[in-house]
Order: sequence, then C-alpha cells, then structure tokens
Amino acid sequence: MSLIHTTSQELFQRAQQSIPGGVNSPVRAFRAVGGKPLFMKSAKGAYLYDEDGNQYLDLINSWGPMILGHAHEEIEKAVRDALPGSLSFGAPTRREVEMAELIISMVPSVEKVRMVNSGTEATMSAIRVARGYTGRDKMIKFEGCYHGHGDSFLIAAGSGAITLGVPDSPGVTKGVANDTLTAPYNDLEAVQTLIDANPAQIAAIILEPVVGNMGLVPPAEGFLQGLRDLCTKEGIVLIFDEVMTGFRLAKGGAQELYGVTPDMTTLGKIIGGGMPVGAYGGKVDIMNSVAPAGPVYQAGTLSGNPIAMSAGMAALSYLNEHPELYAQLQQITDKLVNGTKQNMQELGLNYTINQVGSMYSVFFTEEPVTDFASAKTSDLELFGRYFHQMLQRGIYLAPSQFETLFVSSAITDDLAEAYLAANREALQALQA
Ligand code: KE4
Repeated sequence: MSLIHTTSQELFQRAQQSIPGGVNSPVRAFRAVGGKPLFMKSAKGAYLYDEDGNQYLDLINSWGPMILGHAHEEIEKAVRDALPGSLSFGAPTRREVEMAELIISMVPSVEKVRMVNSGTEATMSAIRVARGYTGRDKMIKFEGCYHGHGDSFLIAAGSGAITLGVPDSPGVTKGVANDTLTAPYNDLEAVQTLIDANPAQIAAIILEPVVGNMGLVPPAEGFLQGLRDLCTKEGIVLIFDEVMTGFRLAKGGAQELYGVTPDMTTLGKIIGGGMPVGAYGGKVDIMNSVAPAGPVYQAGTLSGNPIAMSAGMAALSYLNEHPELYAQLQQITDKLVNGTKQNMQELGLNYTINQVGSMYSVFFTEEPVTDFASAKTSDLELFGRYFHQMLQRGIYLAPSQFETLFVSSAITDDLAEAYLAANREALQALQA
C-alpha cells in the first residue's frame, strides 16, 4: 500500500527554503530513517492525519505529551474556556498558583516549583540552581541521556543529538564542556570514580530515571537508590529529569514508581497537555535560592502563561482523578510488547525490546540494551527499513532507533491488534 505524500513533499521543499533542514526540531526530519517527513494537518484520539489525508496510528504522541490521545475533550474545553480572558498578561494569575499546588500534590520531591516554557528551560535552570545552591561548578550526566539542548547537556547527548551524529555539538565551549562529567548509565562505580577525582566540586548529578533518549533503558536494580545514597553522602544535588517520565509512569512519575526521591525534578511534555510548558522544582531550601526569593536568576516572559496553564491543569487534573488510567496504559502496552515478541519468535527473530509502563523500544540488536554502548549495537539501517514498513501500513513510529515510543490511552485493544498485524507484516518484509 503506497500512500500518496505529494502535499507533504511540496511543503517540505518549501520549508527547507525558510527553516533549517525544513523542521523546527531535528528529529522530525527523518534524517535517521531516510525519506521525507510527513506534514501533519490534524489529529484526534489515537490518530494523526497528514496533509494528503493519510491516517496514522500515533505511537509518538508529540514525543510524550498526548498521553490521553489527541484533541481530548476536557483539555480542549479548558483552552476554549480560557480564551476569552485574553492570552497573556505578564502578571501573576490564580491559575499558576493552582497549577503549582497540583504539581506539588502529585510529585513526591517537589515542595516548591517554578514554571518555564520547555523541558530545556527546566533542566538549564535546575542545573544553575544546583550550582548556585552548592557553590560548586561541575555536574555529572550519563552517556546517551538527553536533557534538552542547553550547552551543559550537549556532551554525549542522546535523542536527536546522537541520531544526527553530534552527541557533542559544535558551539559548546571547552569551558562549559569541562564542567560536564559523563559516566555510562547504570554504572555506579564510574560515578564513584568521578566523585573521588573531583572532591567537593560536583554540584549535581542529573539523569533520566528511566531513559527514553537512547531508546528505552530502565535503571538497573539498585542504581537509583545508589545514586540517592551517593548524593546524600557527598552533598550533591540529585536531579531526576522527568520531562518524559513525569506524570507518565505514575502520577508522581518514575520517583513514585521506583520509590526514590531526588532533591530536584525537571518536568515537561505532559505537564502542558500539548502546550509549551516546563517546570523545575524540589526541596524548599533549594528552591528558595531562586530569584526573587534568592540570588539564582531565572525568568521568562511567557512562564505560567494562562492558556498553557489551563491546558496543563486539565491534563494533570484528569490524570490525578483517574489513577486507573495507569493500569490501562500498562495493560495495552504489555499487549503491544508481548504481541511483538510473539511475532518475532514465530519469525525466528530475537531483537531486544525494553519497556517500562507505557514507554517501549524495539532495538534491532540481539544484545541486552542497558546503556549507550549496547544501544549502539543496533542495526540502524534495519531500523530504518522497519520504520518505513510500518509507516506504509499506517503506523507512525519515532523516526530514530534512539527514541522511545509513547502509548496513549486512546489506543484500544482493537487498535493494538491492528498494530500487531502491521508489525508482523513489517518484520516479514524485512526478511524478504
Ligand atoms: P524540550 O526542550 O524539547 O521541551 O525538552 C527537552 C528534554 C529534556 N529532558 C528529556 C528527558 C527529554 O526527553 C527532552 C526532550 N525530548 C525529545 C525527544 N527525545 C523531544 C523531541 C525533540 O527534540 O523534538
């Protein structure tokens, strides 16, 4: 079934004349999988519709935010109801207080929280606060983890950076890079070695408590608690970057799921219900160092924007009031993963699949994938062919081996069956 993509191709041709690479975020350009990106026109529930009228079952969901599916009535109503009050004031509003109180009630580590406009702003700000609070300069991140495009993080970065082969981006100065130390994910010994080599110099350790940006990699048994203990002992600020996992793996994110409480948490994606929202929060004594309460400066014209708060409040309130949704997401994702494993077994294939809750990745390698090095043993050419075989069958996957899939509550059992039928045909086509 070859879908017609004429309009998308025309738009992509035009876009490349006015936007770098024709996209406003690199991973959307399909560079890692070949072919040309599709331009989406609308979406509803589990489906995306492109400019040529093709329908796709969506397994990206805007890279996480659309956990309730697209155009959810309660989120759209909240935005419609907020519109007549104008779009932005640049002054404090009631909704921001309500949003902060709701986040604090849902996320165990957050005692105070500051709203920003993206996950990148959240992580950039959190690191500055940790450095200001401790008076230390260095930070530890993990190879393959992605924390947005802030300079400090574009060292051994995952997601689009590794997808495009620039895990250490040009433009990041040596001075900045010198203050970012890296260790393999799941390697506590490597972290201890870095701490021993930099005594009393490390302000923070930041990580994805469940990694989505090298493909899906769960924390090894004891890894999160081990980091927690090390940070407590050394006076290092432990930051969980829950931009992906927050409100997705549980109401309280990965920190609730694994029972390990960081000192600070960064949030994004779901928090905005599809609108541009990020946030960072944590212990009161750390957050009270943030201006104007304290000396660490951070600001934003549209931070706490009333329309974005309305969408975010509707999304978080729905999740807070429907905790049964997480069991539903677990069940449908188990069906997708177990069905894929069964398809592979019947076809004599033995690729690795990692899953936590409603996030999962199929790695085109037979090795266990526990860190960046093992994720990179995947056959990227084969992944690209699989991606297009699924796309031709109306299944929209992340266009990179180094990304995770995000399941929405709009994916029902019958849609999972359709996905698995396409998956079987796509895997068979790879063998032809
Ligand atoms: P944004 O600045 O893109 O809102 O958030 C940055 C960020 C921070 N932390 C984590 C754990 C993240 O996954 C992200 C962004 N995730 C990517 C997907 N891998 C966004 C998609 C894109 O770059 O277009």
